[in-house]
Amino acid sequence: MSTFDPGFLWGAATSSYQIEGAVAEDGRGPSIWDTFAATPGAVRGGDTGAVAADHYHRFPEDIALMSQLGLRAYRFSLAWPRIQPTGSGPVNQRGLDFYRRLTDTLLDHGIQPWPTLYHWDLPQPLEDAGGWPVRDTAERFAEYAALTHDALGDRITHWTTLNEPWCSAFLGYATGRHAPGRREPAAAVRAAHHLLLAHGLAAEAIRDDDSHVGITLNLTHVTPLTTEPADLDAARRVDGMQNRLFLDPLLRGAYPDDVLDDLREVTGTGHIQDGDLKRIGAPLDHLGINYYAPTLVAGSTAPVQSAYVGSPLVRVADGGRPKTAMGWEIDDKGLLALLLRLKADYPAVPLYITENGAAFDDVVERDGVAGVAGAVHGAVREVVHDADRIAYLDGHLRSCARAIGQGVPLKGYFVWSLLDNFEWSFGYGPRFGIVHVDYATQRRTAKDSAHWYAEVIRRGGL
Ligand code: IFM
Repeated sequence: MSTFDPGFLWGAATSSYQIEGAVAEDGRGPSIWDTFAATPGAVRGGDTGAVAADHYHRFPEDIALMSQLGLRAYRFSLAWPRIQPTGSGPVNQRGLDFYRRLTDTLLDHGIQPWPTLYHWDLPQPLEDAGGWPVRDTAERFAEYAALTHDALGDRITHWTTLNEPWCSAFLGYATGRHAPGRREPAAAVRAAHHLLLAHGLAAEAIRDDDSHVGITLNLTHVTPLTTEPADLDAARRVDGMQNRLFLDPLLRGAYPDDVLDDLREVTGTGHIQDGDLKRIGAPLDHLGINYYAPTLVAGSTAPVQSAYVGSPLVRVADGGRPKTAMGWEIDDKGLLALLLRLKADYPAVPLYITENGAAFDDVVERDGVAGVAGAVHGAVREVVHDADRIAYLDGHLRSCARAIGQGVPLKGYFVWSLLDNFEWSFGYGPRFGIVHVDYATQRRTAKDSAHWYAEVIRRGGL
């Protein structure tokens, strides 16, 4: 049996726009995701987060479910446009009150609140003023962080500044697959720096004797297709853009030289000001890692448009492994390799897997018969036999246990996701939850993976 330390933090994660709904309630302002989702063709099926899993109204029920599952921590995000509807100026008390109620209900159930200050829902007025490519957005973020910490710091100890700044910068401003949907590679590089600066400024603003401050990155284990020079260079570049562009300034206080060289022609370095890297590289109390899949890369003879700005001759290859419903390759060894690499290459910092999980084509059954979700009422039991998700989670948790056994300071694990939710430009199609949500009725059904995870937590291992 793989066992984990009794203090290992077992949790589940969600984010505001993906589950809350209630986008126009209690003074919330519009975010870039409201605008993007309303743009024809931006999100599959025209889906939006307007209702999502209606968590804004159903959070007591959801927290009761978390408690039944035995979760020790809940990672959620605070919607900046609920707290500061225009991204600057005074707080919206009703928005803060929602998070106070949420947090208090968690604490009443003995579940540790683990909030992220920014999971992609930038107030629209800040995008109208230039968005993350503009330095002022970082200053605004620090102000929002300070206001929020002032209001909730009496009940929250662990804070995460940003979720996956790589996505905000390169999917938001280079490929345009995410809000705000801009395709401006040079702006994306500036956005990446200003996101890191936003982290540094916010961490400074909220750090006190009681707070632990960290950031969450989406990291991947990159391997070259062959040992040909073009493939090796592709691997260096992808590792540089997705991993080291964020890890190095945060943990070593400097950007990697090779990545700066690759980007020099795209946007130069004029947006990096004296003192920025000192702020960005201030010690972290924890680093969150979101891991889903490895990345196999190769050189390309023809230019490829991708999120890897400055590296047009790079393509992602197929490793031939089984895939999730997102088309992502399943490789738990990649997580182990990533954790060991962090230990080998960077100063030690407490690590948490803040997201790991998989979308599969779940089937809701009733009394063992495949059925339509939510169509059954009364005493008939609905079930989701998601053996593929259990196998995915089991494999990745075994990698966590092995990493800990080899000295990696991994302190906790949050499954993505607690609930099925709005999967960004893919809409409601992909289902990542360990709890099924019938979007027509908002009925929640714990999948087999939820029961399995509850048992893992109860036993403290696999
Ligand atoms: O749903 C997302 C989440 O918002 C950020 N990390 C990856 C998840 C799956 O795509």
